[in-house]
Amino acid sequence: MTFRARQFSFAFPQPTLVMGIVNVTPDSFSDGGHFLDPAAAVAHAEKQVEQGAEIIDVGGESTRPGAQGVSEAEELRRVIPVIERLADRVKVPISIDTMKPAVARAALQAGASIVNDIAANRTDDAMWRVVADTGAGYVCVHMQGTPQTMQLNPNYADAVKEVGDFFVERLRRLNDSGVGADQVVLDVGIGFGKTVEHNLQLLTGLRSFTKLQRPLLLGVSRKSFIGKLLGADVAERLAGSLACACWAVRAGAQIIRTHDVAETVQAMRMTEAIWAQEK
Ligand code: 9MG
Repeated sequence: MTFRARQFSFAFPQPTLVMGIVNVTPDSFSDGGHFLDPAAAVAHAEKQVEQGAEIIDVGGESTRPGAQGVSEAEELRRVIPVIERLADRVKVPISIDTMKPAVARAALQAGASIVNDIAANRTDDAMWRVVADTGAGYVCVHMQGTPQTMQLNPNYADAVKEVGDFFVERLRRLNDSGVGADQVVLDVGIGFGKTVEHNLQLLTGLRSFTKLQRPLLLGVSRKSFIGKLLGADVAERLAGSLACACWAVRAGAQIIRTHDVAETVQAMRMTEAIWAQEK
C-alpha cells in the first residue's frame, strides 16, 4: 500500500509515522498561544523533526469543540510564513490542517504536501479539486457536524459502521473529483462529534477499517475523552495518549498525530519491537 503526497511517497508496511502538531493559534486546547510567533513555530517543528517526526502538521485555526472560526486572511497570515520557512529547513512533508480550500492551495504553493481536512464531511468538491490539481496527499477525517456543533449531541446507531460507510462514500467522491486512492489517508476523527463511548468503540473497531486498503491516521493526543475517562487535566494525559497510540498501531494504524513526538516515537518503536516477535 502506497501513500503519495506530491514529491513524497510512503510504502506500507513500514515503521509507524509520527506526525508532529504545530498549532499557530491563540486558542488550541493544549498548546494555544505557544507558537503564534513564526520563529517559535518553526523552531518547535524543527525540534519535532529531530525527535523523529516524519510529518509536520501546521494549523492556523483551532478545531477544538466550540472554537470560533477565523477568517481566511487571518488563517493565511498565521500559517503561510511558517510553511514557507519550514519548507526550506526540513526534509519531511508538511501537512496543512485547514478546512478552507484557499488556505490549502496557498499552503501547497508555499511548500506543504498534504491537506489534513477535518471537514471531509463537506458537501462541495472545492477542497478535493485543490488536492487533485496539486497531487497532494489528503487526510480524510470523519466528523459529525462542525467544530461549533459536533459535541452538542453526537449520535450514532453504530459508530464503527457509520464511519466505515462514510469512508467508502468519500473514497468514491474523491475519486470522482480526480483524487486517487493512493493520495488518501483515513482518520476516524477521535473527538470530532463523538462521546467517550463512541471514541472507545472506534478504537476497538479500528482494525475493521484496514480492509479499505488505505493508511489509517489516529489523533488522540491529550484529547478530552482521555481526561474524562481518567480524570486527568490536559497536561496529564501523555500516558493515556500513548496507550491509545500503541493500541491503534497494533490494530492497524500507520500514522499517529501527536504533540509529544519524542515520547510517541519511543512508544511506537517499542510496540513494533514486541510485535515483530509475533509475526
Ligand atoms: C487538526 N486535528 C485535530 N485533531 C485531529 C485528528 O484526530 N486527526 C486529524 N487528522 N487532524 C486533527
